[in-house]
Amino acid sequence: MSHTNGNGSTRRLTINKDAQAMIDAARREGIETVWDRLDAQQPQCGYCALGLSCRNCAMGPCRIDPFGEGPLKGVCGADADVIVARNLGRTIAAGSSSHSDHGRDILETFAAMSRGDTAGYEIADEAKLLRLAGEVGVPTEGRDAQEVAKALADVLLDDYGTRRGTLSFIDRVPAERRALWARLGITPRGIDRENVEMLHRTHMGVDNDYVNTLLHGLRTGLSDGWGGSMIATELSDVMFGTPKPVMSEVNLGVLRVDQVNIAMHGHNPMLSDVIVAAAEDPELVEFARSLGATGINVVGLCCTGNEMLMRRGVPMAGNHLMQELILITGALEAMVVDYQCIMPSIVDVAKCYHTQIISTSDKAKFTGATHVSFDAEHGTEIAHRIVRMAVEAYSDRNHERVRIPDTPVRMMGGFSVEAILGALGGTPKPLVDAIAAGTIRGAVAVVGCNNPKLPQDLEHIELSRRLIENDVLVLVTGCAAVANGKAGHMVPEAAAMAGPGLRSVCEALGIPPVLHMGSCVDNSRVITLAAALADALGVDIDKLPLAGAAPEWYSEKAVAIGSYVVASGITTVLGVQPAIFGSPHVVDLLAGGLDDVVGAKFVVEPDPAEAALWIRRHIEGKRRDLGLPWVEVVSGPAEPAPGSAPVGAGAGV
Ligand code: SF4
Ligand code: MSK
Repeated sequence: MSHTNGNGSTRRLTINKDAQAMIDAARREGIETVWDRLDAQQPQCGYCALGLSCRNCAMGPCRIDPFGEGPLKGVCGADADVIVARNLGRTIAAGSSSHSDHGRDILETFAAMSRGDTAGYEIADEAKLLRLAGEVGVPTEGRDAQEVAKALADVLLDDYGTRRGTLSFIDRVPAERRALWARLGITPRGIDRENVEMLHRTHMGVDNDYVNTLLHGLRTGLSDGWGGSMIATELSDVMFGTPKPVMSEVNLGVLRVDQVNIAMHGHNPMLSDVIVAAAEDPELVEFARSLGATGINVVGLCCTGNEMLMRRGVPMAGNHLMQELILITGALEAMVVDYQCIMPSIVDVAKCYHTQIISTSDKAKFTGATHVSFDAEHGTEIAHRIVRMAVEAYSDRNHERVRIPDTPVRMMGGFSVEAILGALGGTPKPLVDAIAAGTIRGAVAVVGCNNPKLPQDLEHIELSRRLIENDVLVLVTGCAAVANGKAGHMVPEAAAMAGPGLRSVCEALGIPPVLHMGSCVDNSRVITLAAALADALGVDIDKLPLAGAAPEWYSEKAVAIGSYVVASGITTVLGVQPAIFGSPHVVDLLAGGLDDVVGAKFVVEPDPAEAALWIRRHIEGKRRDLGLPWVEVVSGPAEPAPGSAPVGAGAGV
């Protein structure tokens, strides 16, 4: 994709004032950011962008000429279809493995906690523990919570291997869909198994049938969504609490000029939860005071931030593209990281300030950072040590360089499936009724990252805004949630921005029209909710008026999420082109043929206005097929006024 972002106006890079101010400051001070490096990479490799390059063996690297003038096969004979499918398969496996290994870390901590081998962890939601145990067949009668947890951990640990041949939470999937997966041979059998098998299949000379490879890609994704990610979400709820609606604040304005500021960045709540607790320790607060600060302020970034916001209302500093910019405030004493989505460049930016970059996971070290190896056995002690390091760094702060832009925006988080059903009176029926009546036309999960190839957050908020204006409920996770928070879409008062039907429902329940369901592993909440809605209506998931969207995705995890969402029956719109366009056959399958196979497909649409129209048509089509009142969505005016009737309302049959 060609662009000239690096030297352009900051308004073309991001729609957020806090980010614009920090990019301007970085440019004044000669500090390199992600946008400069994207510029330096131009032009990016066209073969790779099309998925047509392969370096899977030492006979290569190879590339296929998309114009048919150069080589049409790699040295081994692999053609464009095989190479594109193999590359996509490996991308899905990388994303799925990332979520699932995060889930494994949570599970191992949960298992250690059940044995009494941890410090700082306990069962925060016993009712959920018992519910999960009952769901997977662990006896609970006459056993104490620790015993139940130990038995549950044993069952879930088996999900990672090959012995069981199925996943514990698979019964959440509507029976019709499970039967479909069985017919297609894509029922996930084990989390590690599917990922390892994908690496095997994509070795030179194994799976040389692109359809076969891509079907396994769906199975690999499913092992993430209904396996690794679901385990991460569910056990995090048991240990740290199941989220319920909570108010918080978002953007760089959440930093405090007079406090020790600590940003938690990454994904795993295992670390952030004990850090938040340590930052409240009176001894450490007193230490901060002794150095002239008025307290200790923990804020979140990216998905660790989402985890903390969802459960504790911890303020959110920003999403993916804010990780360098938060350092440029000069107000951050420490950025504490675990893994995923953490740019190596933060170490270089931090060198321009007093900020300590503290890495904590032995599987994610950063040259130039201070590494404090984290383990759950000594969780509390290590968290105290890290917070102490942050407080000590306050003495080195140059107060003249502190610039905290903007004031924070209020946002509400905490919409777990339990919280949503709780708000509805304990059953999905009121939501089903509202959808059936047409008060709410349908629901869309807007998820995923930021990508510097697009103006930061523009696609997220434009798409979400156009959907809620037209009575489509929006569910958000990950960086999309943070974007919507910054835009003011996630407070109950934002109901005024919604169409009349959605507005009336939100006002009656006191909820925003855009619901924060959590971090990227918490997309498992979205599919759990979809399955509950399908069961309530007595249909398969693909019949529901639902869609997914990843308008600004960048990561391999997003590709894994898209794969399991589509394989679960929810069509997904991508705002960034995936590296598949070198094979028209692969494109035809993913953007067309898949619909006949799993009842859902991928759509690529970078324009949020067009994406919103496409999704609304898709939703109305699903409504029509269900025999529900539907409307013809016509292009009409590009900017429907907030609160107006849906474009095309009244048309159709
Ligand atoms: Fe080339 Fe085939 Fe080796 Fe890939 S697997 S690098 S296409 S020879
Ligand atoms: S943090 S995967 S940039 S959503 Fe989960 Fe954000 Fe995407 Fe990372």
